[in-house]
Amino acid sequence: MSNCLEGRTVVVFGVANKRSIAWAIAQQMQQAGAQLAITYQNERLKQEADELIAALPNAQAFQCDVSRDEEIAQLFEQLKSRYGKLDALVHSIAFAPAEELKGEFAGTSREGFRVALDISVYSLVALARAARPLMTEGGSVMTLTYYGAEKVVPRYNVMGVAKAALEASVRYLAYDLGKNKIRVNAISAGPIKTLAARGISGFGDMLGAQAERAPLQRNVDVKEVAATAVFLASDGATGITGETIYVDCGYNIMGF
Ligand code: NAD
Ligand code: 0WE
Repeated sequence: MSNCLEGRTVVVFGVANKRSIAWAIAQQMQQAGAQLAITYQNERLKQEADELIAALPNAQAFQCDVSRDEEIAQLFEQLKSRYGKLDALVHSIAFAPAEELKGEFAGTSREGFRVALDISVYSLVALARAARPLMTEGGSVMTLTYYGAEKVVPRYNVMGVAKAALEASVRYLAYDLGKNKIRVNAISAGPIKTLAARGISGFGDMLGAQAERAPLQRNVDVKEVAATAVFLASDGATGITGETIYVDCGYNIMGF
């Protein structure tokens, strides 16, 4: 592993357990030389997250529920006093109430829609804004998205609409933060068996269909997603902003 992130500070949001995409990203960022602030959502996830994070060199754990403005403000005050500046931010958070990921999109409730877009999309806007004054030497903000943003994936429902809004938010943020030399991008990952995916009925079939149709004839490995995150945080990517980069073994290019 190269030292392409030596001397940089990265904050990662969305570690729930060892299967989380955010955890794979945090580990590879650390291997690339970064010092890490890793956040988890709440008291319920604290013990598992704390144990993982304590075992990673140069990493410190923080709690932040992104639905609460005061927790975001408090976190960034802690980050400012602990690190002074930030170089990259990884947003690996999504949530829709479980009942919205069943049945028809047409049945989406007002509250389910609100919650899905608040947690999965608005949080990126709030976190990017809070990170901006700490990214004094420019920076890299990234989020995780999914193909259901642009094509219908049955039962992904309101999350597909949220991911479409997330990808558009990436472009608008890239425009605004470009003047501060802050780049904003999305990684569109193929399906990966994480906690957020495990409860989904038919997820196993999706993995199979994806591997069958993708040019690379297999599913993506979480390490490949993490390697792309390291790249986006590195000087190799200084010309890339506002993009959605697919890490899906090529699945999205196929028409049939
Ligand atoms: P995960 O369950 O490990 O991660 C989701 C995270 O969101 C959890 O850590 C959870 O604590 C956090 N979260 C939810 N509500 C929160 C809140 N209010 N405040 C703070 N954190 C909150 O699952 P994952 O698959 O690693 O998902 C990470 C990201 O990757 C999500 O954006 C997801 O949409 C995206 N993604 C996943 C896949 C996949 O197949 N697993 C594919 C493409 C994109
Ligand atoms: O973004 C996701 C999943 C995000 C997610 C998962 C859950 C499960 C538990 C958001 N909210 C919740 N709420 C819960 O209560 N993915 C890309 C993985 C995923 O989820 C699907 C998929 C795929 C792929 C749901 C239906 C169909 C396909």
